[in-house]
Amino acid sequence: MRAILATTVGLFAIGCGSSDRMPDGPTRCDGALPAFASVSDGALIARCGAIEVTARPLVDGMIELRYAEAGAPRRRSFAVLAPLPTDTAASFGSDAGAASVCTPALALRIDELCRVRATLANGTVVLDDAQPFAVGDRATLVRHARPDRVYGLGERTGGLDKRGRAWTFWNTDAYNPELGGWVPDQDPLYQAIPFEVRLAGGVAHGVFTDETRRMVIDLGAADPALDTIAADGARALTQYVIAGPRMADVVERYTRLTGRPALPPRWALGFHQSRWGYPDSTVVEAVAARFRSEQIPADAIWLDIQHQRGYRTFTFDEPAFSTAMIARLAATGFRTIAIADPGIKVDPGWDVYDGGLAGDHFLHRPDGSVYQGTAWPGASVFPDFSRPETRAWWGDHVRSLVDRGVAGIWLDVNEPTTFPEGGGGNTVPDDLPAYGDGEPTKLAVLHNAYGLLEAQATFEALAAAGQQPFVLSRAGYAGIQRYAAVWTGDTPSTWDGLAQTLPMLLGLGVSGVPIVGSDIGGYSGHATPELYARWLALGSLSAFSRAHVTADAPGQEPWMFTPEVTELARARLGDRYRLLPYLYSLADEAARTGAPLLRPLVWELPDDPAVENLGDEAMLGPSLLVAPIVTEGATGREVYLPAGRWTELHSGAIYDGPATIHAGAPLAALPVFARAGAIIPTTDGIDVYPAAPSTFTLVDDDGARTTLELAAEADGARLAITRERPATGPLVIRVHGVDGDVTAVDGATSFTHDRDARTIVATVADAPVIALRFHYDVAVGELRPAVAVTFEVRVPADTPMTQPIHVATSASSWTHAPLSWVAPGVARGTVVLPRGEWFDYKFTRGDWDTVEKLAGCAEAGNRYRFGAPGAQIDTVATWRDRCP
Ligand code: MIG
Repeated sequence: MRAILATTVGLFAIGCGSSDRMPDGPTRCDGALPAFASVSDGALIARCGAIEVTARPLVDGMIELRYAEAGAPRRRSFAVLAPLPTDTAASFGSDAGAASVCTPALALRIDELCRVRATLANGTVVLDDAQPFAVGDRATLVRHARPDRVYGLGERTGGLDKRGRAWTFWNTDAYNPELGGWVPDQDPLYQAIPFEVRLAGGVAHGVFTDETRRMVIDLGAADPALDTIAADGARALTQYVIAGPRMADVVERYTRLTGRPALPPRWALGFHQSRWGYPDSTVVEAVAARFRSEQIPADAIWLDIQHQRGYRTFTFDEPAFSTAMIARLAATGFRTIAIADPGIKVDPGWDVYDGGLAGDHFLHRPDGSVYQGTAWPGASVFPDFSRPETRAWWGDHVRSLVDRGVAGIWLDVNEPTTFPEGGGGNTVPDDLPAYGDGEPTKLAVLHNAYGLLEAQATFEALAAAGQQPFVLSRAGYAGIQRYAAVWTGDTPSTWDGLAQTLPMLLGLGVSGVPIVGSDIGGYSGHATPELYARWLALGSLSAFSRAHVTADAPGQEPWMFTPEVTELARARLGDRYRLLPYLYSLADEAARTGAPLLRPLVWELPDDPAVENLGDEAMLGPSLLVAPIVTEGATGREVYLPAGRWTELHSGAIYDGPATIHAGAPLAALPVFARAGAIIPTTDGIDVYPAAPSTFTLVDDDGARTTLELAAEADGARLAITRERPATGPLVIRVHGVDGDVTAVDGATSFTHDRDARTIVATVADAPVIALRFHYDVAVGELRPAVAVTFEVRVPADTPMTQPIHVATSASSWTHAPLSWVAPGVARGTVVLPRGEWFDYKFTRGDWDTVEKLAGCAEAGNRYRFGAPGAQIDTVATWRDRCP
């Protein structure tokens, strides 16, 4: 036994085991093991009457903690794929009469009542049992609440910090018919992910409670001094205590345990269009064609249950929906995703039903008869996905969809939902027996894992068919991320629904599910143009980006609102597609480490108390801060920028944080800021914002990696590029924040200094190793110098050229500034405007009498634009001076 913490414990180890609450401070392991404890097979076991607690240190930085009624059988985990090796370097001993186990990152002690107190190396208490583990109708753990923040716990309403509520783990089709979706503070929703990340003093740790039964985790709702975990019918509870110190470290360890997503196909990161109720192939193909003619980028079209024959999963209602459609869509670059519901229609003579019955693939009632519930097809049977043969059978049918050309599978209503109208509840009954992968169980245990196992069957079938799988699942349990992306289900098309979406996506991300999205426009539909536009802006930066809507509402394609919305959809999605190299690299990071693409600011900046519960901003990867607008009628919003330098992405306006700024927010606005040190690969070059040394790994479609290493120098910056496989063409590198003179760029074939954009644009011949050294005066002038914007306006050909066209802007108190004629009907001129701010403008011919008017003689509305470099090109259709 070794006393690893012996040097730090002396000052703190003044507690005594008899007090109700063990004192803070590190755990020591230097005494002899007490009589109620033993060490076996690398684990500490404490026995206290009928209760037994086992603490097994795992490599590295995790402890598996199992509380059990003596003799309670160990059940295989649905979440943990393969048990991790035991940490053989751990030491065991005692601390103030309690049995203890110590590792460099974590330690814990178990007192003679089998109460556990776990600590980090710095002495921070992670968990502190107030009462011994108790088993009755439910298994219960009662702990002293800690002064820490709690994040994660899966798919949840509310803010980022989950304290103050009791959260239920029971996958639920959360649909309120009046609202057309879940209500804003609804709990539970579709996913059960009992994993939390806590933050105390900037240091993170995690706790994962690996239990699929209906469970409640109460974080101080019943009693602010206590956290309680209660799992119905359980006789044991297994938890994993997970060390940090960063949130990223905790999630990396948690996903080592529960798995990470495979790198998705690149198209999965594009834009997806869905609706429930496309009536036939013709309409679907017209939607796809419209994306192309509108020049709005999109990669996938989704088929909801309307494409099935009478809601029979795995069928196509031909000829209305034909396989030929899929090939034609593919020819225009669209992938087709098909929905697959778990409820299989009771339909003797139909091969899917008959084969499932013959193979005994459906859940049974306790009396052995096949269970029937009601779902979309009417009387339905439900596969027992906890049976390998059933997963294979399901997989064969998934394969039939692949053979039709389907590129991905959408798993819906897999809580699983049944319709109460059919006489049952809203899910299959708890007492149904299930195979349990050889450990017979029942639905009370399987329920929360049902969607996970269905996703496993689906993912494995797609992989076996040679696809890079893409699966979307509504329900899930811890580990769902290894098989599926997740969407937030039926979000109502309300401002509350939109405002709730970002913290919900962030919470899922912290919970180890990195590829998540929401129904853009909201599910219930009839989104106003404003709501849709704001939702699309958020969705354009979500990892999974899909517009969807319910059956009895108008479609939510980007052109279904107003011309302005169509235009800004083109812009927002254009920006997303420009960022795809960055997004794809982040998806690769997720595959390697579990890190979410969209993450809370606290993930990146745990030492800033101002961001601890900030859920209305997010980091997209390490480098971009995004502040979507989620309130109705907003003309602006506050944006908190943490310490350091932030550069607004489009204008080059610089802000030094910490600062709360007011960002103007007309409908086209989406405030995005690059962090100091940012390295952002895009489709047309790599943007860098030199600061303290930073690195980023760019991953190409074929998996080839490029390492980018950036650092500011006293007289410029350097960028080292190491490529696994050089590309064919030259690279474009843009160095931002350059106001001073540029003297040279070593390693580039050519460069320009765009003073207006404050950017060096360098062209570089591609090579396996590139060393770039930018020499420039690093002094930044004004943080937000005025920007000269060129206006070019087309006016009616008969506009007399005797008077110049003028532009009047809100930025210059609406004075009229003359443009010059460059040709009949075309005027051009430069106007100096504030950088990084929105302004309104109008065209006139010198005074307000001649302002642009519409057909009915009403004055045309304000045009608006952002103070960023680049030309502003407009058309005036008519003047109508002689209006009454
Ligand atoms: O009972 O398939 O959340 O996205 O459009 C509704 C129809 C079933 C719920 C999903 C939604 C989907 C709808 N489904």
